[in-house]
Amino acid sequence: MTDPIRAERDGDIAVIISNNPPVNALGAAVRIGLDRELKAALADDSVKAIVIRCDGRTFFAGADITEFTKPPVEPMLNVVIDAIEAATKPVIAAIHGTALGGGCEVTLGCHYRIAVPSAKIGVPEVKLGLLPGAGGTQRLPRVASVAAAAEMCSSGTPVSAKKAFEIGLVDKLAGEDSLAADAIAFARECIAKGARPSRDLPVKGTADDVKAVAEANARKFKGFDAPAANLRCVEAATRLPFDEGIAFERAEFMKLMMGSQSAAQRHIFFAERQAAKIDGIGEDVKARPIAKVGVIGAGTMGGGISMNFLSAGIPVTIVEMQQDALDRGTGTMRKNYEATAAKGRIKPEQVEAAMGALTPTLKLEDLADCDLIIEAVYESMDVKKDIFGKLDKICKPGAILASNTSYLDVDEIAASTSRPQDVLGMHFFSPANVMKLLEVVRGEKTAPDALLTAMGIAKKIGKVAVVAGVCHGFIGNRMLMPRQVEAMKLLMEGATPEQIDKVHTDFGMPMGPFQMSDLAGVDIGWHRDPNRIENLRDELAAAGRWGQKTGKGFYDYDDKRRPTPSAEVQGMIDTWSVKTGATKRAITEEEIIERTLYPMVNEGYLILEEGKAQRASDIDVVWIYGYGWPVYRGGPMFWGDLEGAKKIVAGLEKHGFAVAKSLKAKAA
Ligand code: 3H9
Repeated sequence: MTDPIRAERDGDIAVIISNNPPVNALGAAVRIGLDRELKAALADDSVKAIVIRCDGRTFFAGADITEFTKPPVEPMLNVVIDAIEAATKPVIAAIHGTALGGGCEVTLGCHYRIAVPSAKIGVPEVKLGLLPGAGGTQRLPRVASVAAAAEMCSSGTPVSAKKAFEIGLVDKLAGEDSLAADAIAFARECIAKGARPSRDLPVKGTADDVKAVAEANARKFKGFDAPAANLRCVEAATRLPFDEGIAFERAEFMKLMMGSQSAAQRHIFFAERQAAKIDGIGEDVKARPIAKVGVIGAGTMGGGISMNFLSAGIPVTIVEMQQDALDRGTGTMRKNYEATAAKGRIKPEQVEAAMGALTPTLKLEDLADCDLIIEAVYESMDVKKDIFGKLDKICKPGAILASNTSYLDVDEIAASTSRPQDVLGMHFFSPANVMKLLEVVRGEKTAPDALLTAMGIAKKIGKVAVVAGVCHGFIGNRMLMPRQVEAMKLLMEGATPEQIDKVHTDFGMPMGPFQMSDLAGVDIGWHRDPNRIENLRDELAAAGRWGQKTGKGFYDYDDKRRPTPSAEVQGMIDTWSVKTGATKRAITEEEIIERTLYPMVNEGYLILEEGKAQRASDIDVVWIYGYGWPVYRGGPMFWGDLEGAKKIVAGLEKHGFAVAKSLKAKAA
């Protein structure tokens, strides 16, 4: 391996440069090189100041996360940073790109910081279930402030260079294209000021500043270990001398590092990046250009899907059958954009730019010049086949024809065209302009370049995309089904909706199975014949208990949509319990987990056995980004491993489930 660290000279300034693509992670070779060149510069009397900067797209983006599970290699990052801080000559960090985590901590060890305006500086460790463990929690309150440190460490959100300058985290802004030269000039200014160790600066703020951040974010932090640990460390900086604060930080860091939450969050960091990779597609395959997108259906889904592209600057033609539906759909899109602008998240001119790039039409023929067409009409195979047959005649050669179906057979839809190689599924999750997940469904005949194009455009519109194979419900909804079925059975056997939901929300899910039904609509998939009542769901639907939208479903809702258990529903459950011949008994939390979560893990193994997902970690990504599985539990497959295959298999067999072969093999 070539040495990632080299040193250059500019008169009396030594410049230490890292070149460790892709993100200049602070791996062992980088730390060794930094240590070596720092010592050399300090030993050289002709050097008066030292600049540290990086080649490539970014300043150090953090410790090398892949090293966390390997034996440590010296010098450790904190030792390198301490050596930088202890230098008797001024050391200047020259920042571009993203100075994150350990990278930010290196800048804090330096005595001065200069950054280009586009740079971002932050400590995102909390998102990996960690804290800045190389002095960040103790130096940030001194260099910036306690308030800034508490906010940055507990949220993990980086600040812009401009903001960093305002809060004292950056001393000078460089020209966007002249960082190297500006850093040298700044270093010369710093020679007279001398070395200024961050540890000697006074802590700016009090424990109250930490408390304020904790209180303001209590809901957001619920369930996570790391935010509170970050705040405890920043608070420690307000009352402990520097070295004791560092010892406190180290102890808290090690606790997090050994815990399952950080392992889960690090797993998801890599899983998300892995999901973008398509097995069996070589470098020779090139994506097709997508300059214009067509969307069929201006309902909630079609509108949300369109907004993704419009927000990314890609023009959209949206088709509806009736003028009033078209007007309603585009009106809702405008309202959504305006609401976002009112919250200050986008500028008013961005609303106009997005809506200006939208062409509403009643004619399918207007899709002729689109490169990607996404059908988002209701779930009827006949309707979809009819639309795809028409698209086949209208669309230009090479256009990608996608269906947003959540369950239907994409191969059957593709067979209604003469170009099945251009057909695939793009399953968005509601609300489509918000939810990060996209399942890209690869049909039997989908061409590799069509798949590559769909995955590429997904990234461009900010989605986390996962490749799924054709099967009922693909990855996410397929795994949801056994959970919902079992939850209904548990009701018959004596559990209550609120009891089952509570097990799920205590687990960390945003909602349980019945809260989810009430949100999505109990009437979804209902046959709409009020006289045909074959199960509890039919009875709820026939009674107008459609969920939140009708003010009652499995729960009763008040005018603020707050749920309370319903006596009427309990009566229905009791009746159905008798009708189905179930015996009521006390149901434990353990049984609810074994019967609603273990079958999901089992289904995940079946999906892998059938090749409907590329890898277990893709399934985890689907559940984290599509259904709100708590990220600190790493997704159902990761969680299944934590529980242990043996325990899962025993639980499944106890309740009479057919266990996937591969899961059984793992347990054995
Ligand atoms: C830390 O610093 C702890 C300290 O407090 C010390 C304690 C003692 N390590 O995201 P991308 C890989 S914790 C190893 O697609 P982008 C990534 O897997 C760290 N690898 O690019 C991917 O590999 P591949 C705190 C890393 O331009 C490739 O680089 N820092 C690391 O969209 C490209 O990544 C963070 O949490 C890493 N640290 O975004 C920052 N980072 O090509 C984490 C990336 O094989 N990183 N890789 O799939 C990021 O947020 C983004 O990568 C970044 C670039 C914004 C930098």
